[in-house]
Amino acid sequence: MRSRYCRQLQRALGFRFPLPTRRPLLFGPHRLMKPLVVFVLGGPGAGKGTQCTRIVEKYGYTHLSAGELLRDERRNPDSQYGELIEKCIREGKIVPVEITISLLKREMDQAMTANVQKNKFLIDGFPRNQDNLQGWNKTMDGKADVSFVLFFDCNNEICTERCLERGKSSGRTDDNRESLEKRIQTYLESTKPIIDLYEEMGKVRKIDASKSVDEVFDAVVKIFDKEG
Ligand code: UP5
Ligand code: MG
Repeated sequence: MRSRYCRQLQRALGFRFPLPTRRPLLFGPHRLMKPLVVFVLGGPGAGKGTQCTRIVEKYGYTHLSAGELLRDERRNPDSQYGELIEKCIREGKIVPVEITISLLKREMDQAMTANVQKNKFLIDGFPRNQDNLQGWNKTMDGKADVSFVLFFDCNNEICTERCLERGKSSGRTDDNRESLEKRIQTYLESTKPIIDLYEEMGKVRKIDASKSVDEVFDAVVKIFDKEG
């Protein structure tokens, strides 16, 4: 419609001008500023969200928690995926990548539309399995660079205790012992192998996440001061 109008205008004016194109944002005006991504991984309750908040304050990244985006989508009454997302979250299963990627991509596009300079992203809790990784590679290959993987390493007992404690007030439907057992199982079976894969590529920056929030952040700072 728009291009038909432009062609009519070209004829009326008697000269040609470039027609507007409709490219997705990550290919469009921001193509010179490729998104730089740090994947933030670790077990449930390892402290990913807590540390990301601090990284944002100190280093100006945009924090995208895949889990938060899915929980928001679940709350959206117009979403066709609400039930599926809720079932996966409660069961500690991983939501199909098409849903997660579309949410992540939308947020990245919005952030870069608002400020083209803001191209540094912390993607928290993703990719969690092979399906996630393949979906990311298929959709984002060449359009975003993964700088490194920040891995918060914390044992299952501490992770469980933290989530149960948080569950007293979080309202999260997966902060209970039954869901936590499944979340940990999924983490060990599906997510840890993805971390191992990045480790083989020399891309993992591992942190002992069982220490206090401040001690963990001290280790985070050392990494970000070095990596940028
Ligand atoms: N806390 C944090 N750090 C501490 C420290 N050093 N010492 C003492 N206490 C500490 O922290 C958890 C709790 O511990 C908080 O109370 C905090 O104060 C305290 P938090 O920073 O929230 O940890 P985090 O690692 O973010 O834990 P979270 O529960 O968010 O991790 P999950 O990976 O389980 O949850 P997420 O939200 O990423 O995913 C939830 C579900 O969504 C998944 O199980 C899955 O079903 C689904 N999902 C997908 O399907 N696909 C995705 O890509 C992402 C999620
Ligand atoms: Mg979290």
